[in-house]
Amino acid sequence: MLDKSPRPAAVNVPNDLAAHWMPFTANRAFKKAPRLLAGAKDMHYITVDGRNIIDAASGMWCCNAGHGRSQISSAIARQAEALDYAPPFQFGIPQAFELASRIAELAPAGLDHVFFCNSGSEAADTALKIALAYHQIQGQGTRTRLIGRERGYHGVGFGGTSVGGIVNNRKMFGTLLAGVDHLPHTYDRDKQAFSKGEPEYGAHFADELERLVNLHAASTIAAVIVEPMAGSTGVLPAPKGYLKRLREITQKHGILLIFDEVITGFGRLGFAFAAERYGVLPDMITFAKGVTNGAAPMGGVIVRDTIHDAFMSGPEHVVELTHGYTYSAHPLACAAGLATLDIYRDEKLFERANKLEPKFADAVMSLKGQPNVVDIRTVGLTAGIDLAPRPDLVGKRGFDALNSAFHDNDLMLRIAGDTLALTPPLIVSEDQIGEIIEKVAKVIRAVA
Ligand code: PXG
Repeated sequence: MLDKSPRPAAVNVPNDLAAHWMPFTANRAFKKAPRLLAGAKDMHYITVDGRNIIDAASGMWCCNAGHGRSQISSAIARQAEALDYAPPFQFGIPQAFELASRIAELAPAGLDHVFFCNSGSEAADTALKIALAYHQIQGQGTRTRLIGRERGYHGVGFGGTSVGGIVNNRKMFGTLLAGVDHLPHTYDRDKQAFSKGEPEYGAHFADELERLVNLHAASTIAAVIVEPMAGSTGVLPAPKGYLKRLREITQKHGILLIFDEVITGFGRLGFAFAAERYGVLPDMITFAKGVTNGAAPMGGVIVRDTIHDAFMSGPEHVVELTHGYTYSAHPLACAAGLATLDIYRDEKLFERANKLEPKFADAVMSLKGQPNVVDIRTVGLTAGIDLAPRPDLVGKRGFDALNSAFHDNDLMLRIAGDTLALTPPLIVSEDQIGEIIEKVAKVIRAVA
């Protein structure tokens, strides 16, 4: 009998892109010239029309071990068969405890407890809530102010948006949280241009915290949250000595220090966490992205023992922290996380990033002198390349570069306004670094 049931198209590309309102995307431009992906393996994405695109962005700072790692996908598949979902409130799965222990082991000593959530945004909001709750149970409930930093990014929840410092991410959303203030950002092009690694100039920007303490009183400030390297705003490495000074000032005033390591965690700066690179012990570290190599949504907060332990009092049947998510420590994410950490360990990918850093920095700096390049910054396996904006059309040169890279040069990079961000998987070879830089040079010339 003739089978008249509908058959899938040979290549399953939708012809109507209207329904999906895409996040952080120029929707109308995208839908006129879509950048559609169908597959990924190692250092490459494969487009729906079968082109191999070299990934200089680790997806979106996620896929530190490269793409299509079968160890991770088969762990997810096995887990889905064995246990699809388990309630994370009042019940647990062994994998969640194992993953928490493995993450705590990678974190600096003293940061020994992990609270899971599903994204970097949730991690930031969770850390801020833990800070507020901690001070309250310590009898210091007046400590309610949260301090972020200009040009900081901590996701899109109300907490993260409030402490964040990227004006375009804030301006549409009203007054946000009350009682938030911001440190100045640490970038000064005149003094820092074309720095490799941490710029010499800028530790004093941390002293601005003293000014905020003088303005608000330490007794009203709960926490300071900063990225050790600001990523989304265009790669701003911390100046030498800045984070140490921030730690000294926060400690002096009883203010908690939160490092948002959603990008810098899991090897990006050549160490498990940037806290280790800088020899600074924060009170909390947020993570996401690389914890599962991007293969399943997961985020979390690593918490100092003293903070965690402060909650462990009162009657034992009572919930100690009234916070959590339906998908906290989801079985598939835990399976992905464990397999990912195995790969990072077995392939020594953090050390690999560390060793590659000088070669990567030299390669990126060779772009100095290309048209419109006004600054280049590098740290770990990350670089920001500032292009001069087109007159009266800020962000257009960057956007054109994204398109030129994808459509004409088989390259994926990230943009932040007119800054190109390179952040390849930690498996990148020296030849592939060369290939990426050649392609970036072509892109920069194409948008000149
Ligand atoms: N904190 C930091 C430091 C981040 O970089 C988040 C929190 C939020 O994570 P979620 O998982 O909620 O998105 C991030 C996210 C870019 C780019 O192009 C960076 C991020 C997200 C999207 C784009 O640099 N980082």
